[in-house]
Amino acid sequence: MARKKIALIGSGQIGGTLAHLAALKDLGDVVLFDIVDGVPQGKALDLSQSAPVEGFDGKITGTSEYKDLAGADVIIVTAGVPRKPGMSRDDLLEINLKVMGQVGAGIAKYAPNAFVICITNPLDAMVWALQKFSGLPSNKVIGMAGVLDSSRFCHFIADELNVSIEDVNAFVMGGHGDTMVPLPRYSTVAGIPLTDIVKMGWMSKDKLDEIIQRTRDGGAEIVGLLKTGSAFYAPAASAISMAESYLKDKKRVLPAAAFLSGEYGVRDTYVGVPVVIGADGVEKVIEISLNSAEQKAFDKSVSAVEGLIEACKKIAPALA
Ligand code: A3D
Repeated sequence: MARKKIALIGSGQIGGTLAHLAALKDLGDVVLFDIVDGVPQGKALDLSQSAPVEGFDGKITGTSEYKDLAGADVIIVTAGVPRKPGMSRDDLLEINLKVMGQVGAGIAKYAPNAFVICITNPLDAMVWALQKFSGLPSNKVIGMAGVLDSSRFCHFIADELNVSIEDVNAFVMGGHGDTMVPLPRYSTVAGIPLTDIVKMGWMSKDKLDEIIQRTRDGGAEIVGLLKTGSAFYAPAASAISMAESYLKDKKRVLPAAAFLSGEYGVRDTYVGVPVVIGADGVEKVIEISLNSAEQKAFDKSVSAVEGLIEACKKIAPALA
């Protein structure tokens, strides 16, 4: 059986980390792509020289030519620009939308059968545009945000309660922005919902609220510390878990920006919801029941995403 091929469009901070993780996890051969000539080639050579030490067989190559994406099983898109301190993800819309146009055309031409995971911000609007620009089926184009946001939530909970991360399962829905919706009722420690953990007195309501806000601000906290660029280790790890679920048909249930065609009463929009990822891409969108406060928060988040999608349509009328 031939090795799988993973193409990474964008070879910056996240792209390089994705290549490293894909190689270490033996997911297949890796192609790094970037418009800045030399960067993907240099990172590919450096990573290849770690193969004898790490013992992986996957070949890592770098390119600036779209034709080298041919035959890719998975494509992870990070092309574009990240935030600087003081910027919101939405400030990136115009510049990254143009990038999605180029990337979508390249994917359509050379790798129309790939499973595509978008990471470029503002996430929900960019994955929506990428699906339109590429013309790939919506079950094969997905956005990474929920795994990262949930992972941040998990980390803060485990840290606060001083328990193993293995026993914490947290869940964040909605768009990847200030309106994201962390769901304490569906987040558990060894099966105990966070709402019960507060009732039991193991964590105060104020602390939980603080953690929820820190999760929402998780990206900005790191942008503020790094000063140049944004988070890349956890975003890369999150996207790799989605790629792995597709490549190995694991059918993991993960929160991700998925195309909704009526689920949750939402149409023609990408937004973070729990999905099953297997060999057919997004195999199922899971509709959980929301109480009125959760529904209100989710609706607000969907409206924010819809606003960004409308802005995309104005900038690129072909998308309307
Ligand atoms: P960075 O290190 O700047 O890498 C981006 C790369 O894209 C650079 O190497 C650029 O040369 C390249 N690039 C720019 N335009 C093109 C193009 N037209 N075609 C191909 N490559 C191009 O950024 P990064 O890796 O830190 O972040 C990448 C993106 O991910 C940014 O938009 C971030 O905002 C976003 N991001 C999203 C999350 C989510 O959770 C959704 C988290 C962190 C970062």
